[in-house]
Amino acid sequence: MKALVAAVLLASAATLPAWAANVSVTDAWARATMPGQKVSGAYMQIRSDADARLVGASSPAVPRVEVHEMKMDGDVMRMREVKAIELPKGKTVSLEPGGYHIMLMNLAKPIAAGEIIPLVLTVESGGKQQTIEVKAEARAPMGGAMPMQHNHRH
Ligand SMILES: [Cu+2]
Repeated sequence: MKALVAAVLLASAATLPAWAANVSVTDAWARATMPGQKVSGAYMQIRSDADARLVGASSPAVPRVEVHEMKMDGDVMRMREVKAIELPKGKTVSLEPGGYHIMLMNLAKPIAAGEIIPLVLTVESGGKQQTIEVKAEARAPMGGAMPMQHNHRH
């Protein structure tokens, strides 16, 4: 019985390297697009049990993915690529419309509501990097008329 418990503990410990921060991603979603629309955004809640930073993102389904921040610049909403999003220990960081987001770019085809967009986040903690796979479900834009309120400069 003791041997079995030890084996189970070993198995669960093996899923993460000892140095890795334990990062949980919840409520991941992507914005469904209109035909011809080349960009969209993905949003989620990220929580790390150690100080960490989101330093990159990619997707096997999207040609180009960037980490962005949207901010008011005077009275104009602008967004820009950011090198990293800080993930302070134990704090839930929201990627949401109007703030930080994962930018999905050069889309080859529209993203339909209900489609699952696979994302790979790169998180750095203690000078080391780990990747986290996330599945973001596409949701139809609310209201329908304005798929993105981004002021695009790409
Ligand atoms: Cu953006």
